[in-house]
Amino acid sequence: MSRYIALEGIDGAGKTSVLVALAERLEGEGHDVVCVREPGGTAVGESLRDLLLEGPPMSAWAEALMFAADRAQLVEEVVRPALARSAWVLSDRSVYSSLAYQGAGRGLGIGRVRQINEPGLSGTWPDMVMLLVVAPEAGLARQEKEDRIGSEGSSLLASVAEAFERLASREPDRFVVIDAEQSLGLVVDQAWAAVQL
Ligand code: Z5A
Repeated sequence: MSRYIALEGIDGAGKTSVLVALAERLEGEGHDVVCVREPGGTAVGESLRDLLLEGPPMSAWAEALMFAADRAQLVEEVVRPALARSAWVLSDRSVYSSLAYQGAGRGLGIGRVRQINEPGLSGTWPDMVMLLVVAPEAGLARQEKEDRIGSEGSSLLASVAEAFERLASREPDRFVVIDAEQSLGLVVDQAWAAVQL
């Protein structure tokens, strides 16, 4: 059964909205549900989040390594203990965001970004990744708050969106791809149907 589920997609795809709705439905069925976000979700991670999203310009590798450090802390402190007690973990973004944004968007290489994340993950990869697909312009129009990375505009997002779709086609057993330009209600219903599989 898939219990570690990541919501992925470009900015404004609807990840947080869908995550909240899934958590409510799972809790309504009596499940123990832990919601996390990347970057963030731990004291170390929230400090890194401030630096990553609101801080000064930084090199692409510094950025990629900080996302990997944030994730290593989250997996050790929150995700693995939750899975060990049979809770569900719903994650707003995951290692796949690093593969798409830093690997493809920043041009560091998906393989090399995967390598720097592997030691911190130690095999704890999401069981299921729900990829919410929207066109970059649609995502940007929905965005409520711009961060350092999101403010770079639609050309970065176009390469990120393309990378997400490539990653999904390479791992069809892990990814569930949902058209997120549909109404939120329909998107949530499709996400919920995937959780029930
Ligand atoms: N990042 C990275 O580069 N590398 C990494 O490894 C990681 C992250 C982990 C984190 O941002 C930034 O870090 C992000 C990538 C980078 N920056 N960029 N670019 P984040 O995850 O905290 O936030 P975000 O993804 O950029 O934006 P967001 O606005 O939180 O997006 P969202 O969660 O996908 O959307 P939402 O909050 O659910 O919805 C946004 C609005 O759209 C809201 O008003 C909803 O009511 C509305 N909405 C949602 N769904 C629909 C539908 N279906 N129809 C109509 N309206 C909708």
